Amino acid sequence: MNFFLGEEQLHWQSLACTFAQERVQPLAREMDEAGQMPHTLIEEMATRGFLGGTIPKAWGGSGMDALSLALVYEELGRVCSSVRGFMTVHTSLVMQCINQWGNDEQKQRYLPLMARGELIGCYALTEPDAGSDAASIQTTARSEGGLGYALNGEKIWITNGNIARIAIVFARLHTLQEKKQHEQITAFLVPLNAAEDAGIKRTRMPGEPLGHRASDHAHIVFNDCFIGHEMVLGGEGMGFKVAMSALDHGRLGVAAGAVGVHQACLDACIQFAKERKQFGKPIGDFEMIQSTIAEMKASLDAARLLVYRSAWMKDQGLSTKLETSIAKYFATNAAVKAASEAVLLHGARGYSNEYPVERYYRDIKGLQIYEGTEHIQKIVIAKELLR
Ligand code: COS
Repeated sequence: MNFFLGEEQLHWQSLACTFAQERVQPLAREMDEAGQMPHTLIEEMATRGFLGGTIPKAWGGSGMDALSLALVYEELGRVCSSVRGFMTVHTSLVMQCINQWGNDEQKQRYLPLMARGELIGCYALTEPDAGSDAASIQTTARSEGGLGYALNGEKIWITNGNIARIAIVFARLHTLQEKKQHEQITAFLVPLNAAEDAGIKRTRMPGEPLGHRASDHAHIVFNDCFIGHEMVLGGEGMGFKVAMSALDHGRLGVAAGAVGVHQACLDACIQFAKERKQFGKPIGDFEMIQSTIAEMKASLDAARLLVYRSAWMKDQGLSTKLETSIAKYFATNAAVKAASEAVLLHGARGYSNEYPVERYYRDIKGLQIYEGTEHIQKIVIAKELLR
């Protein structure tokens, strides 16, 4: 067993750390308040090779290993979950999915543009009545005289959905209606060229989210949206497997992002515990504060090791369904606890946006929910053990 990072992993970690601290951190609070992130940040992530992630260089990607990509997510997550979330959806959910399931023509057409940040991707699975129960989606695809398909339905909470130019959309194929529920689902690559694409209406999700306020969350309605035959991703009826395998990649990105938030909470607490004086001495001299910091560090190390194990296994070509769900379950829960303790340790200051722990506390709850809630991760873990 080797716990040291390799040269390439250290390179990506350092590049991401510098970018996150110098370019993202100064904007994080402003982006949270404005409810959006500047497009220049996306361009800068592309220039540095982050968006190309693990996609092979032959398809315009950066050819990173999975652990390097996790380190990039961790560094971004340390400063801003919205920016990290943008990239996890674009690179892990969408690009890795096209790389895994796409044919050469689809890969050539989309991956180089996406690695350069010229085409943003989104992943459209969730619907008003299909969240955790992903196989029950109601969006339909009707065959159109052998030419292609007409999509009808509604998708919600689609991250990057308004800025995206390509979506992976999951729909139930009419011609497969005799099959089992999940075997009817088909994945489609849907170009989103302009706000008024024929048969597609995109709007911002109503309401103000608790966290991830700089993220773009869309409500997308398909109304007889025509898609050509060549846009099927992975084959008719393969959509549920496409969706689940994409979530395998995405969930690792979320878990790595949670480790970043957790680290940020610990850093903030250590600094505050040294600076803040009560009863005539720094609060870090009190055992209850020390206990909080010690527990935060122990759970951080455990979460990080679980994330690195899953990434390392991916790099060995092993199946990581179980390990990724364990990592997501543990890392997000541990970070939720750390963020809650961080707000408490900062007292009234932690309860206002004067200090960033308030944002970490709001953001981290989202990581425990999206790309499969804590309960879903436990279902996946138990099913893998009991089958
Ligand atoms: N990769 C590839 N295929 C997979 C897979 C994966 N990670 N996980 C499951 N599959 C396949 C299975 O092999 C099975 O195929 P067969 O029909 O050939 O046997 C099929 O998918 C059904 O698998 P399973 O029986 O495990 O699915 P369930 O219906 O029991 O559902 C849960 C499993 C609940 C775990 C799934 O619906 C889920 O993850 N839901 C959460 C969805 C989610 O995360 N939503 C968040 C919003 S998206 S950002």
